[in-house]
Amino acid sequence: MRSNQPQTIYLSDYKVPAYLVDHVDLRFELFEHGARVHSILTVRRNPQSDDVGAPLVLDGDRLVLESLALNGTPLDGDQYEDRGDQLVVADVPEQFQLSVVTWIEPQNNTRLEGLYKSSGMFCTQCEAEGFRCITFFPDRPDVMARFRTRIEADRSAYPVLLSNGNDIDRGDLPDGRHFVTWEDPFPKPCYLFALVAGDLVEKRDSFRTRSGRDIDLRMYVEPRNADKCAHALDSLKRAMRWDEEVYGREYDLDIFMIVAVDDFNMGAMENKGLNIFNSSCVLASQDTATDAAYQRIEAIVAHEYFHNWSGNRVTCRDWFQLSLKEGFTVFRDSQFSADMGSATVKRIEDVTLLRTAQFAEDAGPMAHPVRPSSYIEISNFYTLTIYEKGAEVVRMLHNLLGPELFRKGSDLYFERHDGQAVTTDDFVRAMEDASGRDLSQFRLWYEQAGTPVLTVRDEFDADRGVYRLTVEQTLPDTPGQTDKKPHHIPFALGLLDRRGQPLPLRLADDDTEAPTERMLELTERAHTFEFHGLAECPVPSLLRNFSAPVRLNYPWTREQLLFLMSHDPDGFNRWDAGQRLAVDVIQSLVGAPRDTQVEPRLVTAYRHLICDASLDQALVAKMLQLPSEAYLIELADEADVPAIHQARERVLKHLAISLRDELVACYRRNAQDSAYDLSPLAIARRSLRNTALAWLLAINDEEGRALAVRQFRDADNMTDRIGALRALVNSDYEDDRNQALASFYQRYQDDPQVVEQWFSVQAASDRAGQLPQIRALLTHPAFDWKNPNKVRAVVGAFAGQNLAAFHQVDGSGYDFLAEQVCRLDDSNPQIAARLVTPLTRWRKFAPAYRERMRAALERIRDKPSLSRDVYEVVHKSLAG
Ligand code: B3K
Ligand code: ZN
Repeated sequence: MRSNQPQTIYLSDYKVPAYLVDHVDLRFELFEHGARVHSILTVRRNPQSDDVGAPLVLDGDRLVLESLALNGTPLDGDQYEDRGDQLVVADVPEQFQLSVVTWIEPQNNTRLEGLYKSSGMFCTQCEAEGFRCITFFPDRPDVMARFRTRIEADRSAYPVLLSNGNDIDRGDLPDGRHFVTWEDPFPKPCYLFALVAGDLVEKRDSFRTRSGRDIDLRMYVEPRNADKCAHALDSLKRAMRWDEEVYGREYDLDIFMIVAVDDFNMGAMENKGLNIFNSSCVLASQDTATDAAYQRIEAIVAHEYFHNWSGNRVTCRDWFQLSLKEGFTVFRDSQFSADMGSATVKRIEDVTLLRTAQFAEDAGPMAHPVRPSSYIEISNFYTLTIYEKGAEVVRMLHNLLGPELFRKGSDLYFERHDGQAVTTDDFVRAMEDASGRDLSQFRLWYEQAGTPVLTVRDEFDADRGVYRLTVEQTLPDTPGQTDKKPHHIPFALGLLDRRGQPLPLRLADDDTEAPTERMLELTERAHTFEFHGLAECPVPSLLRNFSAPVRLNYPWTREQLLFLMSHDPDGFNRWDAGQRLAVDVIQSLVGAPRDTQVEPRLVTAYRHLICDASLDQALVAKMLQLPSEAYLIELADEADVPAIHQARERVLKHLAISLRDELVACYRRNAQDSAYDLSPLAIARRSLRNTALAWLLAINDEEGRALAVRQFRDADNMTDRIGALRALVNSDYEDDRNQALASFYQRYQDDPQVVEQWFSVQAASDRAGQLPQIRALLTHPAFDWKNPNKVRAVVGAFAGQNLAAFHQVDGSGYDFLAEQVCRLDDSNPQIAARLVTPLTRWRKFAPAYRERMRAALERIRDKPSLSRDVYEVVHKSLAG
């Protein structure tokens, strides 16, 4: 912990490194009481740097320096300076070898950065700045070196020793120890370094690339998880094939390894040739993983694999460019998932996350551009803006250029920058050069924070048969940014006649070949478009497939929304119309008198969705999900959470009562009847029957209860078992709830990934997850403060999903969160900083809540020796 105030790092201060490292020779001696790291760096002065005569400055964090030698000669204490976080050697030649020996204590590393131990195995996490916790090094992504790594450890405790690249040597050592040496032929930044040592089982598979090379695929897990690897390995092979077909990218090493670890700060890490995963994002079996988990695993395995090109072969110049690899790779993995399942459902899921959480981030105190210009702690910038908005920005390029030119651009980008550390601007320039399009205005998407608002008005000139659409864009101020310039926005639209038929979009009267959908381009603050040759006023279908990450305002009538819900040929917009209608109905009930009527046409629309089996069931399953409380809060000016919660519950119960028989019929129609599979239809059927159960139990329906109890008992997969559990937990049937929770725990107590789900079902439930029960979960024997998944499953789910329980007017929910943040800040600051997020939105809430949220933030701020991670989030949230 630092005593002085943390420093801000600015993009404008970027300087090329004064020294380059061509080669790194590492030797790890791993012991139970610590690890000794021997490093030999082959260093030369950077010819690009004008900083001639600069000292060599290496980064380090919590390292004990044991020895230091230059070209083999040990350095005296007066020849270098160990400043704690930097090692400075003043006088160095043009080229030299520096030998450094450090001592570290992985067994005491609870921050899970650098080298640490997780359930008896050693593993690493170096992105963004973890390598400096292993040895002194220029820890920045534009220093790319070839690594050779020798790992030495006890043979019986750590039979498997892994690092990046190919294993080139192995053998025995005295005292029951052994070693393996790995060599990675590709130069890489140190954030992509990885090491794993443990008693793991190996699952093997192989993949033949399109050029005919056979790649060895190896997955390493703890023995108890040996039967949970197949889905990840299959997903990996699909991703490898897809990247060849869609992006022309082939894998480059001979071996590709995946390792599962239980204690991991995020989902996974794309280390070169050795991807390390959070167990919850890679292990799956029918009995333990939900459909959502299967899909998440497929997406994350693909994401990390895709990084091999978008991130590893072409990497980031500095951490301000993080979205260069993350935005692009999220876009790539979302295209992949769309191709593997239902493209419409995937788009709906992505946009739901974006509109609920990224828009909230963009409207809050931590708002930052896709390419930020400053940060205090880079770990705080692995955000929804960098990832999800970054992916939307790449998607907009795809929309503007079309698939062929976009592919030409990505080919040029990979070819031009292979082996380099580059910027988002280099990416846009490749797209520009390949397409011949001017993207200078488009670049603003990387520089300006905040979500643009599009306000659309229309009028119909019946005499001339002209429909006129005016689109205005405004950009909200964000911290440090005002008076923004208009963005270049792809705006997809179509027009429908009164029967729901798509109309040709004629830009002039003689435009005979007009298409029925257009990608308009907005570049000014306001545009007016005219569509000719229309016999009647059309219904507009705007921003199809969510062609840009914007808020869209148009004065839809409920009539129009109902019409679009059933007629829009764009599946995404059909869903969106349903969401907008449901939002409108719920909002009209917030704080309204109890006898206010619930819109009867909503019931009719939902009846149609539930009963018409000819509709796309995957889309229907999504359309039946009411907008979440989090989304309703995001849309509110001054959110009164209990009022929003009640209004939403009222609508849900009203729908359930009105459609009770239809729900039972829907349940029965979709009840399990065939072998388990992961097709979009099978997933949709499980989703439909579980939604039916949840709604029936929300109104205490006895038949629903019997169905839930039976499904819970007889389920042959986790989606159904936990679906029934969740429905019971959220019901008033207290005995059933308690019995189901107890029997679930009994059955799965030895499986940490399932126990995490068991924790979060309770923590996210306003029945089972009130504060006293949450506190009880924290003392449950299966809870573990050192395991980030458990912390997220209880504390994260409570504050992030159980919103009515969290937002207590006495502030007890906020105080609780502040207490947990302070507790975690000492052991794992990255996770602590993430947990603060719900409090950072304090300005969004009704006054009584807001003040107490602020007080909780102040309590965190006042904790002595606050980490840099939490410091940044809390101070920025309180500022202004
Ligand atoms: N690149 C990693 C994230 C690293 C987070 C470091 N705090 C996983 C990913 O995005 O693929
Ligand atoms: Zn990534």
